[in-house]
Amino acid sequence: MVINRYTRNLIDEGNGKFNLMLVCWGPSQSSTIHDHADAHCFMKLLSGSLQEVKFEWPNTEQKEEEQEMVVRERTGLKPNQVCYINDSIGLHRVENVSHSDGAVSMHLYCPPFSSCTVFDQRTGHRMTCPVTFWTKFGQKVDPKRPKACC
Ligand code: CSS
Ligand code: FE2
Repeated sequence: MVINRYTRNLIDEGNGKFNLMLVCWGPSQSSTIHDHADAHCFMKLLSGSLQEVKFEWPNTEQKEEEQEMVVRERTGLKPNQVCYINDSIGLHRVENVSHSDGAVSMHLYCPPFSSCTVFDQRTGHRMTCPVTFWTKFGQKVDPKRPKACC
């Protein structure tokens, strides 16, 4: 099986108040366009180079209509830079712009959330999407297998 998705790795749950995670991006991997479920989102680039593409919220009035989403800003991130977004600022997509190198970023979501809304750039249509972890506290999460008891 080829896994072509960046991985989300939970490193701290902040007593239920926040989620701190490391996101590992393979070459050319990017997120969908998404919101942050009314949470604060801080993102710090630890290694590699990422680009953040910010979008306006699509017009929610006409649900049947298809409307290309509007790019508001593109920001290149360098290691150690921190950026912040929340739903009143807008939406974004995060992209690993390198075709050869991975990237690692640290994300703080406060409060934590287990689903967010993702958007189709061409139509502006949206759907709710659960978010899952690849690892939690260094242990691989495999939803298909019950946790081994040792
Ligand atoms: N795509 C990342 C977030 S960019 S803030 C995630 O899955 O949480
Ligand atoms: Fe995000």
